[in-house]
Amino acid sequence: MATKKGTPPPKDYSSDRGNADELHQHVPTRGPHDPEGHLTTNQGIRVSDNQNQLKSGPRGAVLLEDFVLREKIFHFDHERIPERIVHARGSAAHGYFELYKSQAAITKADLFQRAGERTPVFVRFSTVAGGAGSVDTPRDVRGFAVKFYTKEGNWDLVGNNIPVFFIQDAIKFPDLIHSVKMEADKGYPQAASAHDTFWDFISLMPESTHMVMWAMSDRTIPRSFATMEGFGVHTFRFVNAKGKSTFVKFHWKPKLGLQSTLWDEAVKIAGADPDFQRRDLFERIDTGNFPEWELGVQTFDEEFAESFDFDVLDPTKIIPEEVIPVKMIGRMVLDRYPDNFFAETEQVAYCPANIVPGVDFTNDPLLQGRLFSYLDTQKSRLGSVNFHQIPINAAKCPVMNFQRDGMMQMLQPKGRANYEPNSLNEAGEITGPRECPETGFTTFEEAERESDGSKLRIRAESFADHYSQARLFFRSLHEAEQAHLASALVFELSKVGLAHIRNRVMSNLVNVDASLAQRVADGLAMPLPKASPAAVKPRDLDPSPALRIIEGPRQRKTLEGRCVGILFADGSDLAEINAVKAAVEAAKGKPVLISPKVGGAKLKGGKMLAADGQLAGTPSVTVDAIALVLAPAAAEMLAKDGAAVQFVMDAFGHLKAIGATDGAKALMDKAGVEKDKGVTGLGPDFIKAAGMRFWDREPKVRMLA
Ligand code: HDD
Repeated sequence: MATKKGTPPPKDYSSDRGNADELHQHVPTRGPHDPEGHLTTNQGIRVSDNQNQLKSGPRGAVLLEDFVLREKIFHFDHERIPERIVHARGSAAHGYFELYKSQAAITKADLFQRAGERTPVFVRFSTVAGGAGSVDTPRDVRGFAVKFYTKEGNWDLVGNNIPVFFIQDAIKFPDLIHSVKMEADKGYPQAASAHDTFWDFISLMPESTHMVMWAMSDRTIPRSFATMEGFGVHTFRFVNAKGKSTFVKFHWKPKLGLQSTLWDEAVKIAGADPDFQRRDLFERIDTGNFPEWELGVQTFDEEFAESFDFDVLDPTKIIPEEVIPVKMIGRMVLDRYPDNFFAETEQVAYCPANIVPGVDFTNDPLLQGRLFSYLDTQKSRLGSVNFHQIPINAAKCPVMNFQRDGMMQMLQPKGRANYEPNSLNEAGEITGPRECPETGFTTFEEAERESDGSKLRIRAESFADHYSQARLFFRSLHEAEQAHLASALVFELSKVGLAHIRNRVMSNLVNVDASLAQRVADGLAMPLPKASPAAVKPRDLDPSPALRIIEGPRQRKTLEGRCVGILFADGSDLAEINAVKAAVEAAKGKPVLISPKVGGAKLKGGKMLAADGQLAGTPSVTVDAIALVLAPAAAEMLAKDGAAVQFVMDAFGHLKAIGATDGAKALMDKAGVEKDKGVTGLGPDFIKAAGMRFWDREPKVRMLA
């Protein structure tokens, strides 16, 4: 029997000498780690063959001796670390914070002293409920966590895109999260609040009602990270050099204004592009359209806090911007995408307890609980007390103390002194760093009224009004947003199997707004129950226009930062395509060329034009407006193609602008497009229309609650 001859280990991949391995793969010759470009083991031993295990003969058993194989597989087996218990799915970017004007009068925080000074930041956006591999666009709160690497240490502002939270006391957090995550027995649904256990918990926790309003609104289906607000949620303190404290609430306001998707759109995006928001972040940075926010503060004193209708320590309440305006003190620009997802985005460890002199906590009971949780969770995720040494977590100022050793210690401190005070050097002086009462972090001395010293498990009575601000939020919305919110409640409760839970949610809703509750009851085809007992009778408050997205003060009707899908096919006119493209670019939008085949189409005159995306893989949900540059024959053909019809039908249904050549008529008709202000030719009226949505169209295309 003839023995098969083995392939000798390839010696030099850069030569053009053929061998069996090269037929199967392309192997680059230079690696980044070895200066000479040689692949090595983690011990620095050069690897001669990265394609074949060590065997006893060409067809023989694999040898245990193969340390190259064992090291590689061993490392691979341990590549994953535990995902975050919440906010597991996230995307991040580097950038800077730039101060507009010195804030020394209210805070001594170093990053707020000198106008124009930039502080590096690393920002991670996330969803809350889904696992690390879940999609980007479920209905969910978005995390908005900012790490400022200041000259006086790291400050983490770990916020969300919603200014309030579900619960008032941290002891309820595990219950809340257990209820929203996939159900304990079934293991589903993933990344969705539309199930029994979430609504069961919510219905039993009236304090969650205000945040539920936000969660069911368009806020939880943002178009992009770059078009959502961020909030520090809790009331914090600024402390100035004289030791004076000012209460502060932090806001991030997007330069591009607020923009959300529609629910039907978000659902379809999840299928078309599960990484929609991650890709969007990357592409914005890659094309130099850096996402930007202004940092705003609402500042107030003890006197205001005393006089305000709600307790400023209650994280389920806002202070309306109309009551205390948000003052912009700086801007944040994200201009660099991480080099390595794991090293940076996965290993970054935020902690609300990371605070700098000039900023301080308040007694908000949710914040106080968070101060424990984050450090604790990092130990379980990153495995070592030395996680602060990982480059993405390391402070960019000197770090000196007597903490020593521990797993994965990367530092090699010198000398004997590993305690303080000490007198080890010859002069008998202290060796090593020492405390600094003048410049070190000192905790603001709480005013007496915050606590009388008794130990109680009790909720302050000033936290008891659970409905007035929920009502304020709902009534402040644009009517289209109100309809979306009511429909979201109907959708979610329709997925709740237990009727008594739906009932209980509805009785809470009656306290918010009877008309909203009725709409939900009608949408479920269930009788409306009586209002649930409310600890404090809900009040009518003055509406806050700042809470609405549509026609609110932070809506921007502009093409800047938006994408226009330009559909072309065989016979399309290049001049028309180029004219739309140029007009979109001039308006700071992003044109995306879409064609039935990615290689492109044969245009009028016979020239081929390549596409950025294939029609079936680039549905209109991935862009903000569409332009149809089609010849009549192509439109006739496309009217028979499901993907093309859906492309136009969805753009119309999602209230987007549709600009079209006359030739596109057959496709438009098949897709049921009716003429309105958002349906235009390809001229300047299209460019104007493409920067907005047409809410008047909605009742024609969708039955909302
Ligand atoms: Fe939290 C992560 C935001 C309440 C416990 N939280 C986490 C992240 C964000 C928030 C943005 C992800 C950070 C990242 O990107 O890595 N959390 C909030 C906000 C809250 C809040 C705005 C209320 C105002 N969280 C909260 C409470 C607890 C936690 C009350 C526990 C008592 N949160 C955690 C955690 C996480 C976390 C378990 C998971 C992963 C991590 O910390 O690093 O410690």
